[in-house]
Amino acid sequence: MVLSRWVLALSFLAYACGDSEPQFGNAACEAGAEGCDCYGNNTCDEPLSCRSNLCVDASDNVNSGGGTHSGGGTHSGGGTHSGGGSGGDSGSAGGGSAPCDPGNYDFPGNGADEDCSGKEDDAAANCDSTVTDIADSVPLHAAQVLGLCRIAENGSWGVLDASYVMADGSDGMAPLSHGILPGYGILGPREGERLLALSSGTARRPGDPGYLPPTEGMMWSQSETPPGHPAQPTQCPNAPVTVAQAFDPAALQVTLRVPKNVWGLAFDFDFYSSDFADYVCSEFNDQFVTLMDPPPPGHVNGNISFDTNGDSVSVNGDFVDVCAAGFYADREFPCPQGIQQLDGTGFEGHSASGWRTTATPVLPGTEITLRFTIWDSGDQILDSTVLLDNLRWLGADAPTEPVTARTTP
Ligand SMILES: [Ca+2]
Ligand SMILES: [Ca+2]
Ligand SMILES: [Ca+2]
Ligand SMILES: [Ca+2]
Repeated sequence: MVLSRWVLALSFLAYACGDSEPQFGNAACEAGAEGCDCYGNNTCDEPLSCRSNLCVDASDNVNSGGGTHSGGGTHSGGGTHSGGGSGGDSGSAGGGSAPCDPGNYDFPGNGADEDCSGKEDDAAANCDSTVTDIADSVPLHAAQVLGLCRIAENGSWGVLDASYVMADGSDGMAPLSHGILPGYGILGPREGERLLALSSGTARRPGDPGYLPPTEGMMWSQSETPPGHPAQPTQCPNAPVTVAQAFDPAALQVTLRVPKNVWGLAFDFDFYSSDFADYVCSEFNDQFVTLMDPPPPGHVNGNISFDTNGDSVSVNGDFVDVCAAGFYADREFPCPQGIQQLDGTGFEGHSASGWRTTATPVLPGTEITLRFTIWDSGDQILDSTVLLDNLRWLGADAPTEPVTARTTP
């Protein structure tokens, strides 16, 4: 490698590591990069970080770097380094700032026009204020409520398909098990003006038409569970694991084409369950999972929303933050967020996870399907509800493994 790394850092350039298609694992890394183990373990030398077939300045976004610094002679710097003996590869790979592309997402807030629209930071956002009916049954509207404002047209990135389905992807979900809500208890949406609720009972608040208390929500729908579910909860080694039957399943499934400059996505969820506290570590182990197809490498059952033990989200896992502290089924629940978030939800006396954020890697330009699904385990009563919102694209800051953490306020 001819160029010193400080030159690269000063230039704020993105260098292609080779001509291979983006892929998980160890893609070939060539021009402009040294020791770049693409998407494997981020072994680009500092200050570069590796992002599949690009090595990027770790201090900046793949795209924002070029745009932000395009004015101040950075381009002439680019000319200098291409003449510095590295030959044609470097010139074609770097060539100055990261070029804009109509297939890109225009990340907000970075002052760069990644999608060549002629205007920076102009991607559609906050497009859910028009979805005003709690009982709205158009799945594309639910995608909009999550924050997915763009429909894929003529090969562009965006939403290709959306549907309300059951846990196994088949039709037959109860209409009352989805709801478009302006808030839930004391919580507002995480994005725009609405959030999506999915429930193994009614996705409604007390007082809403059709509401049933979560102790009574029998919806009379049933499907298979997704492959690999249910599994033995790590923290409940003696809990009976029921047969693969999902009672009152609810799911939103969306198929997306990923923008060319996107390396991950994230969304926020909040899981409420009336299984808490009486049925902790029982067979009544209602679950929330997010299935991604194709799955990230190494995640064969496709669930990208899992707790610190790799278990799906339930009261048997360790995502129980909103509750009354105590010992239940010989497990200690410190309940760091108290009980206030249960007020007005119908889950008073039970539990919630509090907002959590799942982030996962995705590959640019590919198509992925996400199925957000919740179901009753063991029987139809004692429901659980999940709130979903704020689905957004990630750039160079995307994780290399799916991870779920407490949402940053
Ligand atoms: Ca733009
Ligand atoms: Ca931008
Ligand atoms: Ca929203
Ligand atoms: Ca139910």
